[in-house]
Amino acid sequence: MKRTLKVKAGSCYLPKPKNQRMNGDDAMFVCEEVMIAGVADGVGGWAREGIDPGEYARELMAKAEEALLQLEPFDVLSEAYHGTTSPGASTACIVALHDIPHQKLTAVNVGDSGFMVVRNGYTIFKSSIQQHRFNTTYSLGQNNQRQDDFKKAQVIEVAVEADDIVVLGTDGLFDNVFSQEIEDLIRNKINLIAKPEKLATKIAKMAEEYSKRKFKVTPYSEAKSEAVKTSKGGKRDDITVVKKNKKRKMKRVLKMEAGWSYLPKPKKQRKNGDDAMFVCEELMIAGVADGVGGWAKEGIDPGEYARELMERTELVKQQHLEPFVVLSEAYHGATAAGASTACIVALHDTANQKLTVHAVNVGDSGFIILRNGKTVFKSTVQQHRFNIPFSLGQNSKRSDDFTRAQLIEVAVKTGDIVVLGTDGLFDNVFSHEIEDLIRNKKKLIAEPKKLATEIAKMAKGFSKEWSKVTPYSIAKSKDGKISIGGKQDDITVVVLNIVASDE
Ligand SMILES: [Mn+2]
Repeated sequence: MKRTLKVKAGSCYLPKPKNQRMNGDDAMFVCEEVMIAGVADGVGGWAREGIDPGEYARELMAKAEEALLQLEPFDVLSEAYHGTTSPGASTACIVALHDIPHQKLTAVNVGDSGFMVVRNGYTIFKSSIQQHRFNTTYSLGQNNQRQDDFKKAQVIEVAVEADDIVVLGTDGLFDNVFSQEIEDLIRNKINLIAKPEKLATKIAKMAEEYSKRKFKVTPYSEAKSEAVKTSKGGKRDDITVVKKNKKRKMKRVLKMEAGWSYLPKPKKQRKNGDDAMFVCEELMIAGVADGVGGWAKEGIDPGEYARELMERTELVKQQHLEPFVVLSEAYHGATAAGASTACIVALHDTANQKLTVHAVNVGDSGFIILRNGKTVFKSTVQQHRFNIPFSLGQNSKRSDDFTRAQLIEVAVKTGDIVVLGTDGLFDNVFSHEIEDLIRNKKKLIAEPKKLATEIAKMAKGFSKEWSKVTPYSIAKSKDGKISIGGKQDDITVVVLNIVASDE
């Protein structure tokens, strides 16, 4: 592979003067070689409990550097986070540049650190902050109830070009300096663009200066809605994009054996039903989608968008095995009218031979993981209200923002079985009914195709019952309409067996 991008980075850290904490609460890392950088900001409140707030942030960034075999920021942060042991909590933002298949930047963000992308002197992108309320940001930490679930980490993707400037910083920067002020500085000091170290220092000094001013309007003062602002150390790294690229290698310890079954609900007009799916055993990735039926009223085949979404994954999965990225690319490329739920699951075995399932989920498709006949994981449903699941679509105001896609990561073991399906499965069948089926038909475990067919047939049978209690009837009853029976729908079931690779 040939690189088309490279990174020139510079950084500057100005800790706020404190007696006890000379290193401040921020931490960072930059790796030009693999085009990735990150910042973290320890949650100050821990100082009251005698804990150095910077320690957790520093451990998080040190562990992130160790995880750089992964180049997807979400994976890097996930590994770093799951490896941390220090007390405390921290915000974090990691940014990486990719040039295959497209030049783009991917990032993960938790809390109020962040980054912006400046092109020709103007901001083309600025990350948003995650906070519970003013001054209480989302944070990561191992040892405390106040921290947020890792799954809430925001995943960001931005198309970039050579010569774009990425300014990454903690809230010490973004609370004190508006984007326009950074743009102005870059436009007025064009000679600094080639010297990211100096540019970083200039920006940090500007933030520090503004942090000391009593009457300047700052993002912080606006947020606080007072004309008085705070002082905090500024800090960020600049990544100037020029020319080059990188690749990854992997050795397999896992193998995926897949089987599937699709039983469309009998309809006159839509013989193919509304569901769609793909399975790629070779790359250990599979997905399902379910077109939103309401579009039929507008003369549009609801299955068409779902099918396009799944077909488009073909184009990306050769390059990217992160389900979020695969779905993102498929979604951003899809043009059909309509909307769809989607769930994509991939098996990963690259990170220190830890076996994990990575998944992205939008709406009420989903998956369960079974171990020794017991459900050890079930994905949750995203819905606005009963029967209105989150959905993706390009041409509809009713669809949801892609950033609301749920990211899931679960540790797995060889022998685990993943059952992936649309709501036609999960509305009609309880997890324990799938468990029972597997326990009663152990021979099927080695034959995922047959197992998928059996599960789909069970779902179909239940969908026609009028007096059985089903997940659907329970949800409907909770919505206020006492109900029993199944729900007739298209039923898609994919069974993925995780087995040790003998290669
Ligand atoms: Mn459905």
